[in-house]
Amino acid sequence: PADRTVLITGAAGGVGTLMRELLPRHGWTLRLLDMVPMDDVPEGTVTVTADLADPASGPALREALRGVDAVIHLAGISLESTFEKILDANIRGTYHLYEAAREEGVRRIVFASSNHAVGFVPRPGDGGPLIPVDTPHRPDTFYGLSKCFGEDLAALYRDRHGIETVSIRIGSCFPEPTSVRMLSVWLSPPDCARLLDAALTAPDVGHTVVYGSSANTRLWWDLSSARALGYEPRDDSEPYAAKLVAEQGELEPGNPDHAHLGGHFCTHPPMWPH
Ligand code: NAI
Ligand code: 15L
Repeated sequence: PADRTVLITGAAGGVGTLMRELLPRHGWTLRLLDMVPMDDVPEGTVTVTADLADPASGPALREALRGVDAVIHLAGISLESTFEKILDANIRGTYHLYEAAREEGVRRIVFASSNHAVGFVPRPGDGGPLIPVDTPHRPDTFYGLSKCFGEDLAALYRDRHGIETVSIRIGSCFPEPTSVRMLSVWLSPPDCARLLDAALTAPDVGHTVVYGSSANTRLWWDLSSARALGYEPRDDSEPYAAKLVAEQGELEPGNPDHAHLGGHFCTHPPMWPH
């Protein structure tokens, strides 16, 4: 898309750093926001340092959103933490983003949800049916619960205010899969950029929930709602399988860490100290 601008929140993080490199190749001009300052950016890039959890960031957030075509909302705590920290970063932060987007007339948000919104769904057996995208929420952590909230917030802002969202339940977006579980849930960075581009540009998405992974041989969930946006994954984790299985063994049916989509998030850590 020529001359289209997207604001990435959480742009200093792992996924944000990977996408900053890849999204311009899909024609996007980037604005970047994080609570952590970023200095490793191309000259001329607009960067904003703001804490989304803090209402005092409102004016800076609104200015960052002014005139953008869309937002990729990655900012937040990306692992389990205390309820209070998740409440601030993920729940209040996502609410503040949607309110500012409404005030600035932004029409499209891509929300980085997570497989941990449905983490307690039992892992399908080999060759078993893929997990559908409309399976009820089964969060495995306060973190996963905040992603359930984000998906419902997106539905509310769509119904009340017409702001469209694609909520992507990302599996594991890292340069390479590093565990046997990740062979099923891996989203290669180039496929992540393809999926984000599709989610930003598909017409009339309303609130669409998709799983975010590559076309993995060992896939656990149904990618059809992602493909319906125009996403065509090109990667598959299987070339990494022999080495990872040799090191770690196959997933075991009786092992509680392997029983659910969320893997060890369902069992570790227990609730963090408050
Ligand atoms: P990360 O932890 O590397 O990056 C998150 C970024 O958000 C950090 O740069 C952090 O400074 C920023 N941030 C946190 N709280 C903030 C606040 N209150 N205001 C402004 N910025 C804030 O996480 P990663 O791996 O890059 O993930 C990005 C998003 O995608 C997260 O929302 C995560 O939950 C989600 N996700 C990531 C997956 C993955 O495989 N990497 C899997 C599923 C979901
Ligand atoms: C997530 O939601 C996390 O943000 C990421 O760091 C990984 O742990 C990923 O899920 C996963 O399930 O592997």
